[in-house]
Amino acid sequence: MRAALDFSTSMLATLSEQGRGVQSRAAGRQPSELLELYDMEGCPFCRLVREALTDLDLDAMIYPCPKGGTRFRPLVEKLGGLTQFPFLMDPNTDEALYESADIIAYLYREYGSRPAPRQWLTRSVHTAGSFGASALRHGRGLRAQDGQLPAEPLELYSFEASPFARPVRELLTELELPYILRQMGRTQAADWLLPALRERVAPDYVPTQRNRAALLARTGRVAVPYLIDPNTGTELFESADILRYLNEQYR
Ligand SMILES: N[C@@H](CCC(=O)N[C@@H](CS)C(=O)NCC(=O)O)C(=O)O
Repeated sequence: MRAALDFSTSMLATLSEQGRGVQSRAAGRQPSELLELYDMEGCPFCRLVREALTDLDLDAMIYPCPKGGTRFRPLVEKLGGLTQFPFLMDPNTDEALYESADIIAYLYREYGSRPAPRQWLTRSVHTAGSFGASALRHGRGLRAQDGQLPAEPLELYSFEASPFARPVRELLTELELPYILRQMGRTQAADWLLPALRERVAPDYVPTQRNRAALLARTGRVAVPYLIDPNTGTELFESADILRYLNEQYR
């Protein structure tokens, strides 16, 4: 019952994103070093930035900064002077930015080779949609809980609007677990089929998006979310199994 309610509000949050954060059109170029985003999963402004990362097919190192968190929050004030999120650091250019609209404009300018879509730049119904998504999740992914810091960051294959990946990112935020966000945005019609159905109706599925192709080569499957924990050698599909694992291992 709780799982069904959780999925329903996550699905409604996805609808509230109005189609953003699902598809990818590859960036003009990939950064050689990972972008670093100081973020809270439940923050509506951070969500707009993560939607743009999916659209641009840019991976990022996520440093979760939930309210009450002590791991990465102080670093943001030290690096940029404010405790405000999102905060982007680009080690490739040494750019450090606050303000979601400025970050999004920077990402399209630096990596997109195309202008930022208007919906991310205007304070409008789209920002309201992102607030709606946060409200639907009742404060999940916003407040710190006690968790252990792993030696190595985890790795999550995800796309922003996935209703299954969202609860995993929320828990990663709450436990302040740093993770490499690997984009899995959709680039072709077959990407839209749920994995179990696709395995039956399109057994010859060949993903064109780079992380989908890498995941297929690694595991023989393409499904979101997928977690890699280099600290324990654990690799998992299925959001419920990933949540259980994170709670047992790090809470
Ligand atoms: N105009 C800023 C607004 C950012 C903002 O208000 N972020 C909130 C989180 S949703 C924040 O940093 N709050 C301070 C805190 O959490 O300590 C933007 O678009 O990035």
